[in-house]
Amino acid sequence: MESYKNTFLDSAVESNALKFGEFVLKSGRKSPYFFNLGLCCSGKIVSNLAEAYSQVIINSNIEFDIVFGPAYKGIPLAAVVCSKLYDLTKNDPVLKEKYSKIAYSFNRKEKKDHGEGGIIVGANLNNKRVLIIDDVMTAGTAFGEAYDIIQNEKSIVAGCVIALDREEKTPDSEFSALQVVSEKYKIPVLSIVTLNDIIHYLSDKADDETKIAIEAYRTVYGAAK
Ligand code: OMP
Repeated sequence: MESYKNTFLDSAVESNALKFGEFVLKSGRKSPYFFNLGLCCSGKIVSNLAEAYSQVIINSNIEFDIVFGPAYKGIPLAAVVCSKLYDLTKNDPVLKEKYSKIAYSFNRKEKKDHGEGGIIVGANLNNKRVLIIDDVMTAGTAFGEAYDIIQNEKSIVAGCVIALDREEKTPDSEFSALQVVSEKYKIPVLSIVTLNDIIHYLSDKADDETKIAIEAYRTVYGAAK
């Protein structure tokens, strides 16, 4: 497993963002694990998180102008990832050219009717290529909302990067939300880690009960490859 994935998972466990037990998901499924990105909130953990997103973005070669973080959890992500992309590439002449121009923006949940108005804060999206970054995609609902906001601003969604791909089938297909979204919108959808990475990571760290519960969950809800 790549070292940024290991560092990310160490940080997720250390901050309690990745928990094991019994959790009810947005879909109503009972899951033996849950990832709460909101708990990745200390300086060290945020820095590791931003580095992991940035590594995925740099490796992907996706061409884009703006990092967009959907409200609310995407807002701090957009800022720290934009900053980390600059820091990681500023000493490489080729990468610097590409990433030093990247800006970020996010949406408000409530439209502002005074001052600058509107729902977009940060870089103007008009006619730009936009990379969406978010926490977890389960059925793709949150992604669809972000996609519509960007379309309304007359810009193009170039791709999406999330922290965790749970690799579980959506309620109405055999495929994962990542696969469905990528196919439907014809864009790359990437993640820092997958459920498979978590299982791999836990092999010498978790107790048997946890490992068995996760495997059983994967057997029932795992997406087709
Ligand atoms: P979709 O909008 O259906 O793709 O679901 C994404 C949402 O699932 C996230 O924004 C969270 O509210 C929630 N979630 C997690 O944050 N972590 C998980 O491990 C699982 C879920 C979930 O409820 O499926």
